[in-house]
Amino acid sequence: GTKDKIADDSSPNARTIEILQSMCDYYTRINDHWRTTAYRKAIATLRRQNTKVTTEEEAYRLPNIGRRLAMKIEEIVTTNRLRRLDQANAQPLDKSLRLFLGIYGVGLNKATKWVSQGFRTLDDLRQKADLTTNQRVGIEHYRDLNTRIPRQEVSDLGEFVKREASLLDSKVEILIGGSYRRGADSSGDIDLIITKRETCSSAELVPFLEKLIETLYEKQFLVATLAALHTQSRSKEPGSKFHGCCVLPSAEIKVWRRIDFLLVPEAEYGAALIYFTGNDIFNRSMRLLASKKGMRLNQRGLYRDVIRGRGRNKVTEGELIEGRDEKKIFEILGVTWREPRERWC
Ligand code: DCP
Ligand code: MG
Ligand code: MN
Repeated sequence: GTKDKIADDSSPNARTIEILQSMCDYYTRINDHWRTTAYRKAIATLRRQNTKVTTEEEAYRLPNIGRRLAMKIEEIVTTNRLRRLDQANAQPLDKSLRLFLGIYGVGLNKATKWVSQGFRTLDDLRQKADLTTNQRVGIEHYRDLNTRIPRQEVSDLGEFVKREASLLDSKVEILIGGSYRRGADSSGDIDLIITKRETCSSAELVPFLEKLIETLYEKQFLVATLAALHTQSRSKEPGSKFHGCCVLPSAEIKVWRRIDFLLVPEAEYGAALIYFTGNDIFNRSMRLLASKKGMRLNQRGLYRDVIRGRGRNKVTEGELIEGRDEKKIFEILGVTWREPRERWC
């Protein structure tokens, strides 16, 4: 999706990949698994090329690119577009589906259901659909929440939080993670990691975050709560994250931005940094690697002696090897250290 734009920018085939990715997203939406896979593989091949692939013949010679896809690649390079994609984009059903998928928290299932119920526009949803509070926020602030946040604004918003946080507790440390830490020029949201020396559990930080959230509402920085600390019902542990919307109080025009807070005890800081820096594909590959080496990596730490049954299902939790130090986790896994800027997948 849009997340990997920056990684793609460095590829000589960036534009081709972008269009093929849109095509792939379309096939995902209409449940065409076969084409989705074919496009995914072709994109992976193109990502690995160091030179621009310009002709059908050239493309066809590469692994995992068939005749038809090769033709499409040449069409993209010569015309800067793809007729098949224009066609797909013009389909009214898919237009509505894409519109609905842009609502915060709405996935393919929900969007498909609304389309099948005959809804086509945001107004249809507003007037006729059964909506959750979050879906209403997503619809009312559709434009804002679908606008990328410039890097400077992410940093301004982060600074605002850091200032208020240090007034509440000078020992608390806050770091901006997510795509911002990976060096992105713009981000989809702001991801803040909150930690403090000598903490072993995120529960110790809950009272602090409660106060911080209250203050940020008072200062008219926070404008909505999407997932509150205490509503993470499924887990037995106290919540350790907060999802909401914020604005920069000093801005003349206030654009609603998505903001995430994650509470992390010092003992888990390294593992949480890896997780919350991403990207998601990089995380998946690190976890897979750990599991291949008989270990387990999650956002709290790296564990050993995990006993797995069939299909890699874990039987025992295993013993914690490392949680605190990001670099050490790489080391133990036998992976060369990668700066956050190099973790686009
Ligand atoms: N993450 C993950 N798997 C997911 C979702 C998130 O591993 N399914 C991790 C990796 C992400 C981090 O959490 O980098 C933050 O999630 P975001 O959805 O905020 O993604 P990014 O910050 O990477 O991108 P964006 O600019 O869209 O916010
Ligand atoms: Mg993010
Ligand atoms: Mn996020």
